[in-house]
Amino acid sequence: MAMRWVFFLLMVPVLLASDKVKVKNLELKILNGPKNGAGYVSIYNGNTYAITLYKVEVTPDVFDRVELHDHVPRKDENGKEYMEMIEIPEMEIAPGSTLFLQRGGKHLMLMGIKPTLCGFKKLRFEFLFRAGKDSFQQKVVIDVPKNKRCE
Ligand SMILES: [Cu+2]
Repeated sequence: MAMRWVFFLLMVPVLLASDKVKVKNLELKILNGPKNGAGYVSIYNGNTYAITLYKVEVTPDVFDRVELHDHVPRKDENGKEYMEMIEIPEMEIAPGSTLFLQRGGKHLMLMGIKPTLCGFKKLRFEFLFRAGKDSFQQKVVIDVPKNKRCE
């Protein structure tokens, strides 16, 4: 009995971290022509501590890789402001807040769309998070969006 309780207590932090994270409204932008696509999603962190999204994996393997991207303001030599898209290693989500991945802001970049994409109806996205020393993941299954490149 005592051992059981030890096991239970050890498991709790990981389960809670995952249970209180909601990955919602995943939307893929895949156009006919561009090599890369984009992914938009909202991630709510209901935990009392920050979590970090550090990787996204897609099965089946229809993209070369998925990168985490952000837009940052830059100035050109004439002082004119513009936004540049950059890869970032991770995205932190503060406790009790929602991170919105959206057009013009942070987003998922679907690098190198493979022709095999058109052979699948559904994709499984795995969002990998860290919370302190724990890590956990959330799965989202989404339909391959209708797009001209698959016609
Ligand atoms: Cu991008």
